[in-house]
Amino acid sequence: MATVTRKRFDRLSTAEKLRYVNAVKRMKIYDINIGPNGTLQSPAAGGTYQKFIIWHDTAAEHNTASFLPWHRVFLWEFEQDLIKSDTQLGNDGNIGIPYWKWQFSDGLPGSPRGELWSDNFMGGNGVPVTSGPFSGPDWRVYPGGLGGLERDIANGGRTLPTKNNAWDCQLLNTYDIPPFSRSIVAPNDPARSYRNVLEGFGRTIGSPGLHNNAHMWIGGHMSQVPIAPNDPVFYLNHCNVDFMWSNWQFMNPTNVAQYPSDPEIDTVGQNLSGFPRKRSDVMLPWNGSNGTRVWTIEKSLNFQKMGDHFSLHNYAYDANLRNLAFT
Ligand SMILES: [Cu+2]
Repeated sequence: MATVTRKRFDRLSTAEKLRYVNAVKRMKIYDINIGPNGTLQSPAAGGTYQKFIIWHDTAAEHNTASFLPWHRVFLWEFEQDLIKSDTQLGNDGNIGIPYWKWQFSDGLPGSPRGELWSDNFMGGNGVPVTSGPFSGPDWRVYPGGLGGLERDIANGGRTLPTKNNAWDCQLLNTYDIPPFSRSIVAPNDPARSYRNVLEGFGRTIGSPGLHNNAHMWIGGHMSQVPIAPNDPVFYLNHCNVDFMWSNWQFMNPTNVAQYPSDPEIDTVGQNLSGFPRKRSDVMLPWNGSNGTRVWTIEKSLNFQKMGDHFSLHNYAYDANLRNLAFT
């Protein structure tokens, strides 16, 4: 199986952007797993794309050590369906999820640095969004959703994380520590672990931090956990999170294996997620039922071997992950 490359979105050509958009749009209206060419669904079914909204709504792991593993698997599963969708459109399936490096691009729609929001890629702002490829009623949340995709970019005067915010995070040495939760911590608090800071709870100043801030800055569907994956930019945000984690793991090879042996220890009762996971634990919904692949934390720790577990596609990033400057 081929290894697909995840590119920084602003390095995609116009043709590559169109190809990505078309593959995602197809997922929203077709179930790519039924029939040789995909079967068009009723609007209420929401295509294959709906599966990801449901998975995230019912099983996503946040505020806990497995936040990064769970979302790495989620993106990989999305990418496998994206590859199928691209193939069904007559292409060769060599397509990866682009990443949005929010720390380099605090661009509002229409501004010089706002190319993410161009009408040939993620489209514009609004409740509902009225421009770009993801406007219109197909992009309401199924089933029963009204209107369309919703965004409220830079709401409340928010700004995105800066390069320094991201860099401070990459320099942390410990993956996670008790209580393996969302503890909001001061700059020198030991609970300011890598996972906690990257997820966006442990932070220096401002509220909220890195990944959480990117969700809140976009607002609308992205700011609501149960429906955030309805916005296609969700995957670009999380791809940047996974890129940062991959970079952190490969800057120091011992980091690849860093995951707490028993994160169920909760010394102060702050684990709010209900999803404490050991390395060997299976993450829901990926326990083999309903046709899912079985995913443990352990299987997700080396991103370069994700596809190997199932004889499916691996992914790579378009950057040198051992480069401390992680451009
Ligand atoms: Cu997220």
